[in-house]
Amino acid sequence: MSQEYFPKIKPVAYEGPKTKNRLAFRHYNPDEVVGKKTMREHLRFSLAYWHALKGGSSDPFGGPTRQRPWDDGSTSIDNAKRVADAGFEMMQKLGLGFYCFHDRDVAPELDDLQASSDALDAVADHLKKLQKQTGIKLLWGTACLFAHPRYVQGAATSPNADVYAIAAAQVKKAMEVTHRLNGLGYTFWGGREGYATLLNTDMKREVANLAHFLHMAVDYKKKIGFKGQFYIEPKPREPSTHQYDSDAAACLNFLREFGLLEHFKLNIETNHATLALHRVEHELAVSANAGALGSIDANTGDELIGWDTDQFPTNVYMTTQMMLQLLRAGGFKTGGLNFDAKVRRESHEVVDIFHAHIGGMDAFARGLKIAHRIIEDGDLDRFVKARYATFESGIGKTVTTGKATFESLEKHALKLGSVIPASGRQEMLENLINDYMD
Ligand code: XLS
Ligand code: NI
Ligand code: NI
Repeated sequence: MSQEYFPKIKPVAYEGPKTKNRLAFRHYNPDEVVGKKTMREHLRFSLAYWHALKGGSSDPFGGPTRQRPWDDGSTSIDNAKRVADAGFEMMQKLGLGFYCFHDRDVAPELDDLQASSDALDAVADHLKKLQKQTGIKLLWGTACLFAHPRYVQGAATSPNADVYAIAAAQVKKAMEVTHRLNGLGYTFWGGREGYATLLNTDMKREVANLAHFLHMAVDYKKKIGFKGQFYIEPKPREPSTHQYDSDAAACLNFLREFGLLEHFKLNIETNHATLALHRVEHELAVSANAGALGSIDANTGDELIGWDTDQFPTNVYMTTQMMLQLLRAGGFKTGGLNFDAKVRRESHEVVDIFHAHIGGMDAFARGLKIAHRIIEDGDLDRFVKARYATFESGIGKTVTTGKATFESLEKHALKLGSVIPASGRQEMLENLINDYMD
């Protein structure tokens, strides 16, 4: 890294809650131990290359507003390397240990497949060097199978076999590069794997084709010896009207149906959960219950807007709920908290990207500490345990152990008078959680 891209910004340090410095951490203290691990080990923060470094901030009514001094918008390899240099400086200054990319974020899409793959290789060599210099790791790679016009009707679910083949070739290459960069994972997000109308769609064929595609990916992974974790990232819609991987439960069902479950975990994104009308903690719990909680795309939506606004997460109540699920699931193995989030169109200065990440990191640090205390104190867990106590002895135990039958339950039920279950005490529990939110 020859040039400095953010000369005015010093490496962001932990200064504690009382500091007046807005470019400091108030809560994220990477070496502080929470439970058995440091905050750095728990949280595994990652930069999303596409939002932090690339892309305009255009909306349907206007063009980009951002200053991106490191990106001249050209398709040259030199430009791609400059973007990478700026990205690694940004990660170092923020203390982010990981990053994620799409193939077309790090290198340009050129006129033909071979030229695009060669460009990707050239930039990957540079990324490898930067990783070595800084110790920053690739959390996951992915292929952009949604931006190019050829993918307008899907990639692995396209009605056109030639498009399907190009998508396969693109994923093959992106996996090779992820492997070369020692990526800890590889993500499949099917933005256009879905449909707009059933009138023109053979859903059964499309879903089967998607399963074939993923089986080929599993085979190729073995072939090249890539040990990283495969993830599927659910989202119900946008850009497709109906996306096949609509939520965690739908993904798990699809993976089970096609014999893929052992090869995949889920990458849960907050705003995708809310688009599916779930709280993010629901999606995390569904994944964890299936042993498939892999990674998190950390962002948040806007309550008043019905699309994927990809805002930075600042709500400590929400991060607390997320950390409760993550801690209960035993924490991350290969995954991390990837800030799949972008600054608002109005926040067009470079320093805004720093404020955004600092806020997100502090919000998760607080969520982690609070969730840890809630679990340590144990009042919440004790309440939940007691709520199900009837399943730990007597007739309930026969249900839990699978020994009950309809006949045995009927025999028991006939002996009972009226039964009133205990209160769920939701309000009391909400008050209890609020006691921790200081
Ligand atoms: C879009 C998705 C995307 C994936 C990676 O909504 O979140 O950014 O994380 O393709
Ligand atoms: Ni995402
Ligand atoms: Ni998203």
